[in-house]
Amino acid sequence: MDSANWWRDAVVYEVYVRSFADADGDGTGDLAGLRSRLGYLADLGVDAVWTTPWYRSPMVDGGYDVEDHRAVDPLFGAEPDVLELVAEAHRVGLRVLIDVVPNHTSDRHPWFRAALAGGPERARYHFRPGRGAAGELPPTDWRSVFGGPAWTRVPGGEWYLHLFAPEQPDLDWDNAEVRAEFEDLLRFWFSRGVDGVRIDVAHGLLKDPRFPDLGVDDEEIARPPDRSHHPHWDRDGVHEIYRSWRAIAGEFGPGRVFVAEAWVDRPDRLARYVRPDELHTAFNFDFLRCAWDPGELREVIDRTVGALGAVGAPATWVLSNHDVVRHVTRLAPGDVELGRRRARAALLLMLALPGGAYLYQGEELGLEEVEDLPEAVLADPTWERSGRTRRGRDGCRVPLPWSGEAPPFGFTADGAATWLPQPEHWRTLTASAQADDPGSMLHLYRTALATRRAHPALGDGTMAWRPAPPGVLSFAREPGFGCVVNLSAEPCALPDGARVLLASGPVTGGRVPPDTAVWHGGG
Ligand code: TEU
Repeated sequence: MDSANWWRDAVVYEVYVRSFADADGDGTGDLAGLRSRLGYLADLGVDAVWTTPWYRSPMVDGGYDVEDHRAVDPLFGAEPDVLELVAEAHRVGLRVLIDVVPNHTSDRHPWFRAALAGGPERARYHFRPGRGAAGELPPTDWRSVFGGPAWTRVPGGEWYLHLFAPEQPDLDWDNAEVRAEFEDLLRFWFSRGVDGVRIDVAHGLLKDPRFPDLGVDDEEIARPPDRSHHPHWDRDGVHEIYRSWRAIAGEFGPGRVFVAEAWVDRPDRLARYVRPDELHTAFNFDFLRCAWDPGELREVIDRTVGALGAVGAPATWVLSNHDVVRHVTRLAPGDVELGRRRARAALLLMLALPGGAYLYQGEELGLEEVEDLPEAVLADPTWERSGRTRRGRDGCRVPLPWSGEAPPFGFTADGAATWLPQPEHWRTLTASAQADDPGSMLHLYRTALATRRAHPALGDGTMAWRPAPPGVLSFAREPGFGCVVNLSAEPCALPDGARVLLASGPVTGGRVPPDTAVWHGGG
């Protein structure tokens, strides 16, 4: 892939910065910690890293509550750390994507403070009078993604909109100053050498100016329903914003890219974000939502490849991220060993499909969701906002185990406490424990990524399904590559003449065990 089109089949590694590696010994990961581990990521064989927000923030939502988009939070470092990170990443052959959060700011952002003080900045947010005789009821029935109403009343009587926490007031994207600010911000970071931008909540920026009631409950707000006229998700007008952003990326030469985080249910709606003059890629979240089931997987693959292919965009597969239950746990709830077996097969499936992929830190170690974090340490706003009924996303954000026999497993200075506690049993899953074990998850990731890089059939392109027994997915990529995934309860045979290139589990005599995937040549 030439350098202008690197993104069409890139494998990007998501770094949740506060849980990746800590250089200063405070128990929270930082940019210097990430820089010190870039060699590990280059050896792993990924093309790029996406870093979650490290901007100045009160950290109510792990940094997705941004106080100053141009400043680095002292928890994570300082501006020179960004520049050094980018330089060092480029030196070892990795590109760097940053996270931009345009839907909302922190309530500590100077704009929102000025808005509260009655300044004209109020027009950059959504302030509305309440309903009821004295305005004591929220303007609409919209619910926050984290639970509770999406409106909070301020002294003085009006209510402001926040689709997430009250500390994350939504910006009004019909306001020209808001648009200008983010255009300037993109230029600010592109000019500092970053290669791309992940756009947080890309489907949420515009709201129906009539502010109609939804008539739905909490659960539905978190997942945009399957329709195109929702009052605050996936509105047609957002595309104009992204067309202007695409032009800005172009000012910095070819190869600067966007990836949209857009939770839309229909691939044809997702495809609108990646039309040729809009964003380069958008996460395909369907694997996060579908079961380990051959019919469902095949349908998702067909729908996605079809809809994106129609606009000439590559698919962008995802098995895990910092917002969802880790897929080792998701693919086989209550059975970690089975979950790991399926995760190995899922990796080979994902990396054999056309397009690019995003990995989430720790999946290469086979980490499972930590489901028994003590309530006292839970930091995700979901926990409090849901009235302590939803534990939230901390279980997939536990700091990585790098080395050693006991916490903090090389994540931070010995003796320091990690910001979330690590399970003792992760001693067998540290990166160093797995490094030289050919049966380890880490070894499979390295081998699969190296094979993918070297094989001309993999990455961007097309695929063709092949006949297969019930419960088995089998497809070909040209030239000379096949993938078989056995999701049935019985061993299955490889196609005649197939030569195994890589397998996620033991394949003997051409028989593929259940929950196992194989890459093969020939056949
Ligand atoms: O998530 C956006 C998103 O739509 C969430 O609904 C996601 O589905 C939810 O977190 C699951 O509980 C992004 C970020 O990835 C997330 O970490 C932030 O909390 C959120 O935006 C607000 O900025």
